[in-house]
Amino acid sequence: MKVKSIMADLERKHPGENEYLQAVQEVLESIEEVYNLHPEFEKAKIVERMVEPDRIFTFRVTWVDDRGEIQTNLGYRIQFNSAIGPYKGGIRFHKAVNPSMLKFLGFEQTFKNALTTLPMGGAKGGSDFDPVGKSDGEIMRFCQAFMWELWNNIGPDTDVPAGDVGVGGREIGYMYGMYKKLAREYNTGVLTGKGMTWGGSLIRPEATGFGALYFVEHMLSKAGKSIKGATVAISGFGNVAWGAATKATELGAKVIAISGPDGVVYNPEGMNKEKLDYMLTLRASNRNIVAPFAEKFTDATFIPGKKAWSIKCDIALPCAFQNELNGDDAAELLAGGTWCVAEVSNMGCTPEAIAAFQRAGILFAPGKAVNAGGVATSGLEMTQNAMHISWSAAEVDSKLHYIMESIHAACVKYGTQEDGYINYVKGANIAGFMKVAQAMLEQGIV
Ligand code: 2IT
Repeated sequence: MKVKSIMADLERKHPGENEYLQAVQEVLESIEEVYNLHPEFEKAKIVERMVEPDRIFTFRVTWVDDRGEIQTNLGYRIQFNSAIGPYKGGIRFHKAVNPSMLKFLGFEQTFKNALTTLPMGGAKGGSDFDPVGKSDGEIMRFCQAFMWELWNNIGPDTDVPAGDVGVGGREIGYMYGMYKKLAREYNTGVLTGKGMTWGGSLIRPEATGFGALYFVEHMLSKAGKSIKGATVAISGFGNVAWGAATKATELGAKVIAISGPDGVVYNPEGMNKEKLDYMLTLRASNRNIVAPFAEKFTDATFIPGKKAWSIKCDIALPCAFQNELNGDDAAELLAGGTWCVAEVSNMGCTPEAIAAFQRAGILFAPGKAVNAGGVATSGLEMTQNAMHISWSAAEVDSKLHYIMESIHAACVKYGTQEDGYINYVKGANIAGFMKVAQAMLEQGIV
């Protein structure tokens, strides 16, 4: 494989789709060496086929706002790869959503899902609908209009959407209600992240953050370190940030920063139950600001316009958006003595930031390994739905533990360098790629 020529071809076909090209480039660079040991992959043009989504649905979503005005947004579902199972991945509602963002996410999802040990292909969807400042009624009407277009292309054995940025339990509920009405299908397995009384799985709301911390625990123990007493900076304050902050606190770390688009809250005393609960209230308010946290808890300070990475910490956990931690942020963290960075958001760090962490020899792990506990628990929700049962929280949590341990082991297996440094980026990319590539090879030219 020639990474350069494949990338040049992709850039020609998809000019300006920067996030998508960035995600593909990172994977191709990591797998090149292993790929070249497999002439059968080259012959079947596995990489050329894998970098393009199987299909993309693009649709208009028209709805009526509270003032009675008609609004039109764009909706998408990208079914990226079905080599190892039905399409699976979240739906993102954010004003910046476009095909490049969803293609990067669908591509990453394919490898992430392969790492979970469960049979799920990769997909992603979303809309440029901006939930900030919308009323509950507006959110409901938008979700219904979105599903009106999407319902015919999804199904429990076809494509199973879930939440992502801007889509949580409430939005999944509204979409599921409309799906049933249109499809006259009452199989709960068509969406995951459902409410607990209608097919949802215990631990799914916590799973992305909890799984991330289980992964971090394995990373630290492999390096002879402990999370107890460590200071942790977290970006964001949504569902994923909440799960990560909750588990980090439970494990004895001090979460000293959370952040929003408006700035960072410095929280030197760490979290407690009341503060963690308030993160959920903040998220549910739909205002997308973190400043009120420091008004409510006077031991915390709000610093406007600053990122979480301006706070000196041992462990940095990006939990918000892609490319939220850049080269300058990485330099600031390293200068402050940060010794572990784990991406909980998808592609949270820029390539410059990752290179800086790896050059410095600190612990770094990529989103597709660290945050895979979310989709893995979605997979467990699908299993429970298919079996028409529900497992206890302890049972789901123990399966999540096992999955995160296997993902960590796969990263170590494929990512350990000759000098002993574990390149988790390489490890995760190779482990995910090998599984998908083998499945594609065995299924012929389709
Ligand atoms: O990025 C992700 O893995 C998710 N948003 C969760 C996807 C899922 O299907 O649970």
